[in-house]
Amino acid sequence: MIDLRSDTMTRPTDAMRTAMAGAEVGDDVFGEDPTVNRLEAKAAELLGKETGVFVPSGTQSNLIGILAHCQRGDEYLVGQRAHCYKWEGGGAAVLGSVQPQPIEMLHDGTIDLDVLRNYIKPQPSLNHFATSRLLALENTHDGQVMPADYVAAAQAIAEEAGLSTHLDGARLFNAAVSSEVSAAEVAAGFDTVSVCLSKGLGAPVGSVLVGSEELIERARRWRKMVGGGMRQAGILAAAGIHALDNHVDRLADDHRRAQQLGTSLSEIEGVRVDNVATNMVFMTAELDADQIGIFNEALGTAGLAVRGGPDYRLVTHLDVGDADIATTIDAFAAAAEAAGNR
Ligand code: TLP
Repeated sequence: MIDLRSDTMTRPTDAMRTAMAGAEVGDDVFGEDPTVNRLEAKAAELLGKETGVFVPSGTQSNLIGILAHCQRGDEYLVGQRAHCYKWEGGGAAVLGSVQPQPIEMLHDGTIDLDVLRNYIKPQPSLNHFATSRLLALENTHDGQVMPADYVAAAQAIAEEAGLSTHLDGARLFNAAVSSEVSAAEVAAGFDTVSVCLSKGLGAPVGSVLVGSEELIERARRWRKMVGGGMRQAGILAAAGIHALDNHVDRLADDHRRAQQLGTSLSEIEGVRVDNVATNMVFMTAELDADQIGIFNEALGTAGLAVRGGPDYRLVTHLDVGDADIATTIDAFAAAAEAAGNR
């Protein structure tokens, strides 16, 4: 099966499994797991921050990041389609009494900066408003890389208003590789940054939240409270270290394959493809409700796992090779024909 549903679908490589099996471990709740400690230090260094904390998921990393910045009655400003607003179960509101202020996003995943400015609540407010405390951005968002000058301008607005900043960098390494800059450059200027090891980097589990000693100490307390304190987690951290050492540069292959896929799919009649910047291809096929079933069935028969119809998100990753891309292109062309010729 060629699984294009997400870059979370990877299986650990043999080399990664070997690294996991041989990991030196201890009790991480006591800070005694040497492999976890090594991963946290490595991620912090790569991202140019003081320290880091290893967590099971990107969702938990964003949650404890937001909670490290915000108190009850504070708010975080965030894009309407951002993962840490739309796709994380309302965790900050449910568990932290922190109100999100979602803001409409442009097609490329950015927020118009004048609109952002207008959403920041003036203080004092005769106790009317939640206290605007944090700006949360996401890079990459839907595979799009946030331009560095845009990030700097957004950070300047946040600083002027006394907000701190968090970056959901679940796919930060995709942004870095695509822009040919260091991970630290993409992370620069943010107070906390979350990176995922289990997306394009191919680890089975794990994210790291990095930032100052003070913020990460607070996040660590939240991690324990939400049940993210793991014991001999070095066995998982070893996969993360292996991923950072071996699977970052190769993201360029995922990007090249996504480009190739996007270009070829756009040549199929009735298919529209959005701009491909990293490892995600967003496409729309002109299909009515009856045709979607036929189209998807043809894709399934060809061995593809995809989600959607008529809009599709196809994600390239470690387990999708050149031959799989060729098969995918043929499968979409055949599906279009089957749906059109019914
Ligand atoms: N995204 C998943 C799904 O939840 C949609 C995916 O397949 O893309 N930030 C961003 C930008 C993400 O895309 C995701 C996962 C997360 C955070 C959450 O990470 P996990 O799944 O580890 O909690």
